[in-house]
Amino acid sequence: SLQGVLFDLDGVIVDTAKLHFLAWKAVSDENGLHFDEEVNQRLLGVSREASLEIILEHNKVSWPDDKKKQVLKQKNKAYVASLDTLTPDDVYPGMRELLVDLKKNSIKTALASASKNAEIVCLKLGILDLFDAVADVRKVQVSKPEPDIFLAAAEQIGVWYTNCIGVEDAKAGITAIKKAGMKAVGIGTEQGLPEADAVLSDTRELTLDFLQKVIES
Ligand code: B16
Ligand code: MG
Repeated sequence: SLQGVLFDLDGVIVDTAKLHFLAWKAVSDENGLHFDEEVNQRLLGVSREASLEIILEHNKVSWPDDKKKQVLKQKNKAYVASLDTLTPDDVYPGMRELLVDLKKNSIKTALASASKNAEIVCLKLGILDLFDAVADVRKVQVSKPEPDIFLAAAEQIGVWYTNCIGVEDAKAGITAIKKAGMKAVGIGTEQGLPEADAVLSDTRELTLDFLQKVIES
């Protein structure tokens, strides 16, 4: 039975991808790197460090570690500053209602995001207190598509993995959920997320009723 729901953040609860894009774009321009929407697509659900590697590879350049460190700091500073523009209105349609509904029904919720800024994002959105736990990506050894962050999230809410559903928008995230042995709901398209147990294009359709059906399927 459904006892826990584990949520990705960017692309599931809020569109922070556009803010990540602007921050990477500013940093790329400043450092003479090419960066566009197409490259940004490859950064969805990917850690900050791995994102920079993708951008450098795309530009066919390699940088020493200290330069990478400095630019990662620069990017995060720009990103965190841009979070000031976030308001509760930026929560995707139906998601706050779902979190409230899950709480009412004593179903535990946790965030399983690759972002080190997940808490501050949820704070700005006014939904942080609707989660029972936020899995700490800093304590996770390997990132998605490995299952570790979802297993950590399930452990933090004390729910056995077979009673959990993971919700993700990125292919690597769906793979991570399936590797954790959990049911996976994708936000996106069936073609983009073929491994998911169910796919929705609109977060308004992600209801407690729907999740109950997925866990029973
Ligand atoms: P930060 P998610 C991911 O969020 C984003 O999709 C990805 O673009 C970003 O690089 C990553 O978080 C790390 O974010 O720089 O804030 O630590 O989809 O896993 O919620
Ligand atoms: Mg995501």
